[in-house]
Amino acid sequence: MAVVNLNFSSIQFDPQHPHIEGAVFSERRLSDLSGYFADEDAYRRCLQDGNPVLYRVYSLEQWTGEGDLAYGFGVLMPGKVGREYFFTKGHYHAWRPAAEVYIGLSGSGFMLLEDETTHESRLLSLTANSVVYVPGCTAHRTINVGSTPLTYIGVYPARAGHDYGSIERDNFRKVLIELNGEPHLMDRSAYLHQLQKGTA
Ligand code: S6P
Ligand code: ZN
Repeated sequence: MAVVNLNFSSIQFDPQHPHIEGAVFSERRLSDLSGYFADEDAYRRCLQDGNPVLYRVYSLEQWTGEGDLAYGFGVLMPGKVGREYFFTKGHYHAWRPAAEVYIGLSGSGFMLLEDETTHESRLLSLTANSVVYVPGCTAHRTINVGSTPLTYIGVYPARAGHDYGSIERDNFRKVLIELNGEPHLMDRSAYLHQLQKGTA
């Protein structure tokens, strides 16, 4: 286990299991994302088959001064609910102007972004050695489209905070589903319509 000096720190970590002293650990299972996946029948079937861990987050948020940063390691498992790839809940920052930088460590995935005002969506690649800049006032969700865990670091202002409520209520307007073996971004409303008609 790495040891962190709170003020000056250089840590070594295993991207798959970044257990770091001082990090706050949280784990989300499938049951924690009730209502998030579009295909509710598929969601129920997945839950009956077990309640897998979708992702783990190790957050270093000890710094509280003005200008301080926080960061977190994410480990998002591969898998799908129906045709929708596993994803994180997604959130806005409670302090809306707070931006965030994501650095991909391993695996293959995307970040789905949605502007709070214009609702414009962006799907940006997140893989090993890639960097994604998430502007303020933008909802962000990580999606794993690969067959191995997607691991990454997010760096954000210490005062950013999390607002999960808006996404829990309204979700993102786009879904990322598998179509002919490839990730395909489409409107949630269109996908829900297909599911209702049984043509998805
Ligand atoms: C925090 C940062 C990440 C996420 C992590 C899990 O600002 O964006 O560390 O917390 O990817 O996602 P979520 O939406 O469940 O917090
Ligand atoms: Zn964030």
